[in-house]
Amino acid sequence: MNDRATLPSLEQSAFFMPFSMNRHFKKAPRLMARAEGIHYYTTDGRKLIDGISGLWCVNAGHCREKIVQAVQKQVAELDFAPTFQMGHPLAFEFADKLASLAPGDLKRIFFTNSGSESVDTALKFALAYHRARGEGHRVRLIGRERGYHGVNFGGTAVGGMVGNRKIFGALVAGVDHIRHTHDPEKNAFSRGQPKHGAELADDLERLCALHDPSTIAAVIVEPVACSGGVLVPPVGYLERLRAICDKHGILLIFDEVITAWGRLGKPFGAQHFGVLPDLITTAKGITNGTVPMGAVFLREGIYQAFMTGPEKAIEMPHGYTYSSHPLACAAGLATMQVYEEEGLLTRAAELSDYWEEQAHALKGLPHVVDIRNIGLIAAIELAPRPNAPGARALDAHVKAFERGAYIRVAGDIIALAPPLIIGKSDIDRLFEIVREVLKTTD
Ligand code: PXG
Ligand code: PLP
Repeated sequence: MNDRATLPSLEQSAFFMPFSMNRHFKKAPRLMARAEGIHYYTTDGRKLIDGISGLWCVNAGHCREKIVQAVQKQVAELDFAPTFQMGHPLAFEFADKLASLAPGDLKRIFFTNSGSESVDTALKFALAYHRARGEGHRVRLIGRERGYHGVNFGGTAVGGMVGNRKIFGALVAGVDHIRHTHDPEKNAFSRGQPKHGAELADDLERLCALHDPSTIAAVIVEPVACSGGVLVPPVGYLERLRAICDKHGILLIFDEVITAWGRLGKPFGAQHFGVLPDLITTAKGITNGTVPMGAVFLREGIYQAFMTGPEKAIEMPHGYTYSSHPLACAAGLATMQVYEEEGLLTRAAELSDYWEEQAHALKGLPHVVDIRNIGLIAAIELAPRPNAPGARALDAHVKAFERGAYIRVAGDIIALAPPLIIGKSDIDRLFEIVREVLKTTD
């Protein structure tokens, strides 16, 4: 058996870590050994409060017994079953369960294995849907600056974070972007949705004028742009985007990989904002992060547009070997049961006022230039060090780890989104650690 204390240095390790500073990390690794509830335990035995739900996914907290048992039972019973021209009952049961929680008529479910796959699936559905209806001229896909839609080619193309795009060539043809909604001059330290900026949705009209709306298939946005720095939509913005899409026959895709599954106090962000998109992409919290899975939710009319040809023809030539994997379905069903039994899909609504107070109490600490919040999400934006963007927040991340909190940073923005089971005293503790860290970060 390996004794962790005697493990060799990781500096020469074969593992190419994703989205990481490999050399910096491997010199001084931060390793988790186990997890329970809202805590991680490090390999050297220290307890960390999980300030970002793993990676925005462990909404019910870690190692929940019901989910663990469901996965253990499933792996021993039916480890894998194909769903190309074959099936297994859990896939149908889980899809129906998800449909019962979905907004409006987004009741048809296509399974994937991640948020990135959900995004590329949704973009392909949008193109294929228009073509099926005789509108194959709608080929353009519109994203938004500062958006994050995963790392596959489609998602990278519609994404709007420059550092994630610029080194990957021409990406996908026919993609354009509307402006982001971040306006710190008018909206700094907003609580919840900022007041100013609904008119930024009109930027879609600019692209309609440029390309002609008849060439545009879909617009994809995150209801709250999380990876790009927690950019909360201004009051009225999403409604306006919906209206413009309706006017021009453009599909509206909400990328809810983070905002679904209770993060904003409703099962879906669409329900929180009261705006109904045509497709929704999800992943992460769909299995509480235990087994990789994603799902795309489609409106009934989109599903029906594919059900018109001969019955002995494949309606959509798309799918992944592991679409609706039995372990993921078992984990997902148990996850939904935990969410419902414990009221977790609405718990953020009860906590969000307290959360907001604690987050905004950090105003005035050194280098804090903005604080944003919605549901059980908060961002604390720091001024960058001269000529060293991201360095200040990276230091804060490492210091927080040493003081007992795992937090996430994007550039110089600290993002917080703890498991939805967190209580007020642990919210206090999380912000206390962040406060101590900010006080001592130069
Ligand atoms: N869309 C959105 C809106 C996301 O937030 C993806 C797609 C891609 O999902 P996968 O499962 O392929 O990673 C995401 C993922 C962070 C962070 O700290 C955010 C994500 C992933 C990892 C880190 O901001 N979001
Ligand atoms: N590449 C090859 C050679 C394959 O055979 C397959 C699937 O059969 C894939 C890629 C796609 O893999 P997945 O279905 O797991 O996305």
